[in-house]
Amino acid sequence: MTEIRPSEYEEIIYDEALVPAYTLPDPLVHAGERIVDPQIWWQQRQTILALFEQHVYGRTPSLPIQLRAQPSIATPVFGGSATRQEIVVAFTDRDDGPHMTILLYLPIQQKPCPIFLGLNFYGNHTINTDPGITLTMQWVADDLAAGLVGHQATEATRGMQATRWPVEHILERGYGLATIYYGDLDPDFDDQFQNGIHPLFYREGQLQPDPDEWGAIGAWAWGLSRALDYFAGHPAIDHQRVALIGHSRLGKAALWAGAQDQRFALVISNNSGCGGAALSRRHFGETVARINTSFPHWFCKTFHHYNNREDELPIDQHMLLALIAPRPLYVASAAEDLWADPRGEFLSAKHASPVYQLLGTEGLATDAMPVLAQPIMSRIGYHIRPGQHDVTGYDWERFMDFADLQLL
Ligand code: GTR
Repeated sequence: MTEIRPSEYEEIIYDEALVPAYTLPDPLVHAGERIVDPQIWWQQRQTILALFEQHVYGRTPSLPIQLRAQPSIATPVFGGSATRQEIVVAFTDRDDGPHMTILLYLPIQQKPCPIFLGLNFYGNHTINTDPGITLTMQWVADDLAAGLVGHQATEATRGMQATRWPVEHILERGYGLATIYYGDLDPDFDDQFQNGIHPLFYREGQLQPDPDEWGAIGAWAWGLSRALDYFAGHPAIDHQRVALIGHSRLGKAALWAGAQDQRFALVISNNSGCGGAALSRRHFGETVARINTSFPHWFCKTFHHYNNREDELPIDQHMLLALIAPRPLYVASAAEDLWADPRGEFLSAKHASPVYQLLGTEGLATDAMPVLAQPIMSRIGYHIRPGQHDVTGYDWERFMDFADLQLL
């Protein structure tokens, strides 16, 4: 995806010495009192979750939706060691209404297996060259280098994101993989929420979400939870061991889904940056003002109030990570990805740690940011690898090592 670079009117900070002084809100303080009883955390969690709903991502409507799942036959792939299945999940009783297609690979094995679940950027067919994957019919972002014009997927883009999804290797390590094209839930452009799933939830006469109602990230996160609803009835999936993974904007969505929905067993944020794992108050790399200007549809309208006023936020992103406690959480950064503020991602994990510790787990087992490619594998895991904004083989190896430790 194209990165929006700083414009003249706003100076972007890439120098640690220029980070402003800031004070983070403490997730373990409620009405001036320090929380020392783990039981009380669960009330505090509700308070913090509500603050993220109101001020950052917007409220997810609670109206129940009747899912209609139409699974394809599970077809043997990769020399018969695994199966591929596509499940079309419709959100209304109309076949031409909004729906998502889950692409599911499962290793052949006796027991229900743990899986990784993540959204993808350009359509399910881009994660592998497997010709059996259905080409998406949804709007896709143009990408001249990939030959994508006119917002339509092409045969030539099969496998274009394959380096980010080592499907066969994931299966070899005993995990399944499920992925969904994020545009199935809400195409990623600002259309005032006319397409995608938002209109399904409008009140009579409502034309777009209220200022404290969900934006695009909320919709993407919602889709992840609906996939989990479906997995609960799938005999070959261990739905109590579903690990969420997301890169960049989809890492923001994975964190928000994992924060809201405690059924997710493990959450991985890869280079999620501003509005994801990175602390907003550091104002380093992409800022709240920048992200709300480039992507006015991602967060709720209320979040725009905090453009250049991060200090007024009642929360910061370490509190989003704390909402995942005590479940295992992995935060991954890349050294050259300064736009996403690697240090801010690390510090966020560190400042979420006291909540993990209150709940009797180790939290993040270091105070100091590790050097490159030295993963920390405590209950909150962390690594920073050399290189750019991307998901690499190195990242996946660490995610699977972490899942082996925390889920198996
Ligand atoms: C950038 C955006 C980031 C990140 C990234 C991506 O343009 O500024 O917040 O989400 O896109 O999703 O690749």
